[in-house]
Amino acid sequence: MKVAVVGATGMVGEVMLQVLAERNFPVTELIPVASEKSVGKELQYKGNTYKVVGMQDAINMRPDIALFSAGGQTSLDWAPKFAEVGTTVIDNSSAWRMDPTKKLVVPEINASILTKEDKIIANPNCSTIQMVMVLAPLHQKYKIKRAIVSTYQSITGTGVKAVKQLENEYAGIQGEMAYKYPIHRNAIPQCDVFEENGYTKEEMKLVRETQKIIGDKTIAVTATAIRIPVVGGHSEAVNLEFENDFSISEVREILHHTTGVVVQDNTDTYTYPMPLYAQGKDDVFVGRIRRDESQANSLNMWIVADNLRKGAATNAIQIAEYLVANNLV
Ligand code: 11C
Repeated sequence: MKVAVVGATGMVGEVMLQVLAERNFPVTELIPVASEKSVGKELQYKGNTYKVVGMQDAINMRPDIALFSAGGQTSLDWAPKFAEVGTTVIDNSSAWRMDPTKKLVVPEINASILTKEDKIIANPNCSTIQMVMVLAPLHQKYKIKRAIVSTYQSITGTGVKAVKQLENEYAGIQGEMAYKYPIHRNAIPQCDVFEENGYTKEEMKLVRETQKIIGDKTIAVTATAIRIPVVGGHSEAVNLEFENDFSISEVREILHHTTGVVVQDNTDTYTYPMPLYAQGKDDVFVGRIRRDESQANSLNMWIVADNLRKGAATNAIQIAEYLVANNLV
């Protein structure tokens, strides 16, 4: 496969290159792509050096697959141009996710909807991916009526500028701010921009994308998304209300048998997921699974994943793997 990585010098782009190499994706030719200011820069892949090229040069090379992580506007402008020359674009931005003509895919849940005709495929938002990985198998068994989620999100979701802001704050250096407020010793109740309803776009992604991926608009979701000074991954406190009753042991059993989900749940040994330990891993970790005693058929739990891996790069590459394995590209 001739594979273009668009946004190769960004935080997700770098992890995409790592994950492609680790998973031995069948790359016959790698095309690292970035904005004009990075063209000509050199980067490493599997011990070889590659020069970053611009968008039009990459299109002229007619890649089979283009993994995009270069922001919404870049994707709106350029993904269709790649698609026109026959490239299948897997896009990590929010640009196409809610477009009814585009598929929004978490391979473990809904890869089977993909066809050869899908030339722009949307990769969901990081906080949505880790949540639906756990919700989908439980929905199948007990039918979710409502999910209430509060997120504790890593600064890496904002990008390299936010990591720099935190480092500067640790060092007491005045520098460029990614956020309106200090992030060191803080919790900022705003991820992404505000929408007209008073929720942030990040919160509304959790609502809309969950319904689209699971394919059930009746699942009610409400979210509060918080940025915290953590780098390893996103954490989520999730409360679920089911149509049907459940047993905690059966819930654990279902999640234990869900590919890509790891149950870390033992209060006796203080075992529960944490972003420090999820960092660099491709799985979604779930723990603190307990009955919500305030309401019938309800459950609380804690979900953690590396937002740059399963939340972005790994999920995109799993989509690519599915396309290759099923001759859809
Ligand atoms: C965050 N979830 O942590 C965001 C990052 O829609 O793909 C990814 C934004 C997106 O702020």
